[in-house]
Amino acid sequence: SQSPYRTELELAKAAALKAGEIVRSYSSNSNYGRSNNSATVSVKSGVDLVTEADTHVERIITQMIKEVFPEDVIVGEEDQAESPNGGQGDLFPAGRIWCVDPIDGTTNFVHNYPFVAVSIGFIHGSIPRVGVVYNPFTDSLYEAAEGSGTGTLLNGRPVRIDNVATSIKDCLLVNNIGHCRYNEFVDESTERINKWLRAGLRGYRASGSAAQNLAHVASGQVSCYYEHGYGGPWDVCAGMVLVREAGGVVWDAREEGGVELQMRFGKGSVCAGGKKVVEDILRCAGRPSFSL
Ligand code: LIP
Repeated sequence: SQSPYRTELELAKAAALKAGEIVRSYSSNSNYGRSNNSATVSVKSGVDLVTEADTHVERIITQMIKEVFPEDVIVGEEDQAESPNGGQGDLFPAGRIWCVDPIDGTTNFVHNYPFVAVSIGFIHGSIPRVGVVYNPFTDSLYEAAEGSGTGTLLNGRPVRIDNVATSIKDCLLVNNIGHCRYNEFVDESTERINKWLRAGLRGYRASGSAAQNLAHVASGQVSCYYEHGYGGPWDVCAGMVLVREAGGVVWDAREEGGVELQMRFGKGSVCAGGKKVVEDILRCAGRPSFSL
């Protein structure tokens, strides 16, 4: 790889694979047949879960990064979820920052639903430059680094976004609803689904993992991913690089006219895929009004 970030990429891959081993070790079944794994589950708030596996895995990834880059900042879902300035919605500062979700899709993990991903992103100058997403159950490793010249790879082979879909009618859309259960939010979310379906959307899915969704967009396995209210920057950071390097766009679903998603602390909204499909999905959805 010719990427100026190749050391970071190799480190992110090593950490993701190690993390994946640990995630698998907590899982009591190997065939997805039985429900619930051996990790202890706690409720963060409402329907938002965390397990001892999340904290264990985040600790290991943090250690591995600190060994190589002791000065770098690490923003992890379970440990350092706050902005240095304390503000939700603050833009990421310009330094070297790792953005880590040890288990993206924690609810899935608890239920042994196999859309579970370790997500490790590296940001420099406030822009995500390296992204690694690893699903330890399907053994799928997605990687990309800016300037590598190889685009996005899935288990070492180049992948591209779905270039066939150009409109809602040939789009396979994946759309998570997230953890918010306020009536206003729930109604707006389901009304948006109605709009897409009435407009003739080919297929509707929800997976429960933002990182897995972005990886699927990057590899053309779905055409588009939309979510108003993903949990935090660690959900999307790595996947953003995967989609970008695979030829797609990652836009802020709250803005009009194709504004690139920026790395901010706190919840966010995203629409990712091929430019034309993303435009069509956003036009049909309209601007979300529920403020996160
Ligand atoms: C989850 C995301 C998902 C979103 C949830 C949550 P977690 O991450 O992947 O897309 O809908 O709100 O943020 O909590 O499973 O790591």
